[in-house]
Amino acid sequence: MMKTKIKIGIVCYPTYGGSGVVATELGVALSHLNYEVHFISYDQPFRLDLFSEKIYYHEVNVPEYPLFEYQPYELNLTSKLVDVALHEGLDILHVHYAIPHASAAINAKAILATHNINIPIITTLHGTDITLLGKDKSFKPVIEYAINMSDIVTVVSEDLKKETLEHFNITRKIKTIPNFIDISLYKQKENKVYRNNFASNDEFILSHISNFRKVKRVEDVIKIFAKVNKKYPVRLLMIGDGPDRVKAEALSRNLGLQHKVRFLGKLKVIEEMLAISDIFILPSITESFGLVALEAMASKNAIISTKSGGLPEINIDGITGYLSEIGDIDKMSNDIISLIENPKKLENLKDNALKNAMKYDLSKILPKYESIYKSLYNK
Ligand code: GMT
Repeated sequence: MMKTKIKIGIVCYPTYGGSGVVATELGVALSHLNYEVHFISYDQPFRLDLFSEKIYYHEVNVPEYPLFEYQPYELNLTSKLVDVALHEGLDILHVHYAIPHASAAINAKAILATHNINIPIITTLHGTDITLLGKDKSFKPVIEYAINMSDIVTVVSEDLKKETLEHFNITRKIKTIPNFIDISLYKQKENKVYRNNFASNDEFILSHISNFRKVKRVEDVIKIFAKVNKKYPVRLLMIGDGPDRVKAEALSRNLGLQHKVRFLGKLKVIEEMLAISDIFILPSITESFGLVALEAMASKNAIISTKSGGLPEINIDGITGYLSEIGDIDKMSNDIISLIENPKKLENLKDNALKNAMKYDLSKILPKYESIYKSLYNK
């Protein structure tokens, strides 16, 4: 017999990044159904900004012991998982990211077994845990073990599945569940007043959102913009923050573009901003999925991206935008110029982008996670 509520623990990174967004929005959506959701993280997930009687947040504290040169965060997390599972009566743990979340969850599962509690673990791999960390040999045994010991493993794209199987000796079946968006939250009509604050009527708006890590190649965004700007009146909105922001700001100043490029920082709400943007640029070295491109598509942006990782699975070349090799600034800027010169084509790509984004609506993807939870719960 199904009890009234399934209690699920969700472990994620709270920082500005796709895995935290997916985990948070999944948890919030589940709380609207028959689930009680317990977020477990070292800080409040950045998109978790609502109050609900079915959502709990448990913070993992890491006390500083001078005894340790390195504080053992993973052990604090493991203890917290055991504590929450025991005292809140969790039925399932869903962890996002292999290191340290999946490996802490596997340890917690072993500890809980000594209390005669069997808690199933779902591990969702998001990308850099495999594509960057996974290639570091020092992490490989832990990642491989954590994946193989999980009850269910999901990945966010076919490309990530391929990468995982190529780099690790995986004995588990891996299921692909793509990232999702709640299409009802996105605006496809721009707010004119808002737009006028950033650009005049004859200027196209280009945009980029990321955590400005090396993998995002944010300087390429500026270089692409500079080439387009030489031919047509355009503006660029840069959203997010991170290690390469300083370099990108310096480059835009050196190119004399500081009045045309706006660095807006880590905006929590990106829907209004994306609604005034025409073309979204994502020149990453790799993206297992590229959730932010999907968010831009949901706001009717054409996408200029690289063809790396899972990006070709969502940005369909010539249909929703264009794909290029990593670092091919000439092609990316020429693709944008061709769209500015052919507004009909641009409109067509924007319409297709929205149609494609609809395939990834929450209503279509949530049931895939739910069927996993139910299968584990009923075991
Ligand atoms: O891209 C980042 O730097 C953040 C990273 C994360 O771990 O949050 O994003 C990864 O997971 C997202 C959600 O599944 C994917 O949409 C991103 O493509 C992926 N990033 C990379 O693969 C670089």
